[in-house]
Amino acid sequence: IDNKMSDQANYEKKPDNKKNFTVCVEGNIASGKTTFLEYFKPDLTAEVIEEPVSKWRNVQGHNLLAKMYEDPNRWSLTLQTYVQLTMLQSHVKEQSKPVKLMERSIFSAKYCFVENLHQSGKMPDFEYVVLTEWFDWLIDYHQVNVDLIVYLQTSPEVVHERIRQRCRDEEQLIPLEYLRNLHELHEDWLVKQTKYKPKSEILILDGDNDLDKMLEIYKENRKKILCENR
Ligand code: DCP
Repeated sequence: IDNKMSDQANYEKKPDNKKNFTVCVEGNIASGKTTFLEYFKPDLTAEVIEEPVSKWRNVQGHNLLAKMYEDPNRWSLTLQTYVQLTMLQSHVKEQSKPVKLMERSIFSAKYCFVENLHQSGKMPDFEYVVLTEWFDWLIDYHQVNVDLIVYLQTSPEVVHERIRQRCRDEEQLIPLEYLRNLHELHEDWLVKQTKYKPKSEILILDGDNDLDKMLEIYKENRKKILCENR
């Protein structure tokens, strides 16, 4: 408790721009986002906000995530509407610590997942437009802001294998093609930046590495991620 209190006192001395720093970790399905957050969880400066997947799997007893994979044409809009709401709730949640570390963001939901469903013909234009108008209004009204995006860049083949190994029931239906499309959309958004121009700073890390190497990389980049040099 003593340590916590002295840390707290230290933050209060820092200028305001060192507070309220928001970091989102992004990357394909099974790129290692959860491990990334686990690594930073013990840090007293960071508040970790995990993705609300458990909510998406239990909406009054209904597993919306599973429904979307089973019948995307019917259930994509329902799931993505709910994802958009739960992500927004994470963005607007008041920060208890100087750094907020989030798993994904309302942006990847829209620019990668919704975009993919639309482009692959699983979401009709009019549903896409409804979600887009909500999205544009919400991020503007709530001034949703991300300071740093940590992009765990992976190859689709590697994450496909990881998905097979981790055996989440819903995800066994995911074909390699789906992961390739999601990969390209992450690359378009965060690397090529042709369609969307991220306002955040972007840190790209090689997420294909094994766990030990990833932990080493996180250690090397710790200061940057927790905004300690600013
Ligand atoms: N998902 C979705 N639409 C979104 C966000 C996620 O359909 N807007 C789905 C894809 C996955 C599940 O939700 O089946 C969780 O995906 P993530 O990639 O966000 O989380 P992981 O648990 O796969 O991350 P990691 O393995 O990198 O920790």
